[in-house]
Amino acid sequence: MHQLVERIQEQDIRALARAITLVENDHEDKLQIMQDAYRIRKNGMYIGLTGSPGAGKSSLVNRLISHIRKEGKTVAVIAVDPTSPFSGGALLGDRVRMNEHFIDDGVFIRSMATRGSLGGLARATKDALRLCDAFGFDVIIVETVGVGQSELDIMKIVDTTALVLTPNSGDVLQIFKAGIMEIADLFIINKADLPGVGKLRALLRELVHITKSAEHQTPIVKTITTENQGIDTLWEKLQEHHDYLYRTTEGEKRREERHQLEVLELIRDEIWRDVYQFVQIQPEFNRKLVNSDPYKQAVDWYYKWKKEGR
Ligand SMILES: Nc1nc2c(ncn2[C@@H]2O[C@H](COP(=O)(O)OP(=O)(O)OP(=O)(O)O)[C@@H](O)[C@H]2O)c(=O)[nH]1
Ligand SMILES: [Mg+2]
Repeated sequence: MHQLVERIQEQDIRALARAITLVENDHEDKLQIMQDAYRIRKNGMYIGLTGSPGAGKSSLVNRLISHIRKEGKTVAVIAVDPTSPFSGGALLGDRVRMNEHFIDDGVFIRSMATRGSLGGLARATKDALRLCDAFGFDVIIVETVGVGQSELDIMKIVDTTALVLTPNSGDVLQIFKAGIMEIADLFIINKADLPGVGKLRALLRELVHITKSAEHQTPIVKTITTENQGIDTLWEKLQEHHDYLYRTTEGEKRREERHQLEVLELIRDEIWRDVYQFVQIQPEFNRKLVNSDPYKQAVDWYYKWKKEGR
């Protein structure tokens, strides 16, 4: 077993942090670490919290942590740092908002800021979640700004995806178009202290009707994080959904569906890494790139790599 995973098994928090950094940086030990970590997984509860910038995801996470800790359960949070330069303040804000939890041993908070990683942000985030699971956290939460493919991709690994919306923000249709509605297992109307809650709820019901089968009604939970309202109901509903997944075959079905895709994704990343490393060291690759046919170049380099690079 990889030495870092051995230390993770002994609940060495610094080893966990180090392992996440290695997978973020696509370290050559990555697959070994992940294989070993997978072997000691604990099947904790994976929750995804997504929603537009400023919807109140971090505030919710903060309240959830307090609530879950009261039950004696441990919590890991992976906050995905959005690539948008506009959200530059998000990290600092989260630190301030979740500050009280930083000294708690039963809480681990980590921000992912993977730019330019070969495997991509979604991949690194999924690996980080699994590493937290191997460590033994009971609940593992990932917070993402739900707009892009990367976020959709991250949500493939969680058991329960909660979509955070706010009244009158007008982002529902945007989110609907992005396909996030379909993957939401639970809707949170946060900032329920603001006007427009009824209207948003009605719109959600309508959209759910269009996108989802009738068998499973997607719960809608109202929260006001600033007043710590609705958090108990939210936690109840999250647990209910988790129980539902494990009571029925639904959870297994989901995991099976995603398993094949994940294997293919991992193979793709390995090949991509090889190709990338191969072309980077070819002096010709760095010359005369402009004004030449990129399609032809791609084909040429691909076959060159297949012949010489492997
Ligand atoms: N009125 C009201 N304001 C809230 C509520 N919850 C959060 N806020 C405020 O909304 C702002 C954004 O909250 P965050 O928790 O940082 O939102 P976020 O979704 O994590 O934001 P990003 O990570 O930047 O996408 C903060 O100023 C919060 O104080 C609420 O229930 N009611
Ligand atoms: Mg946040």
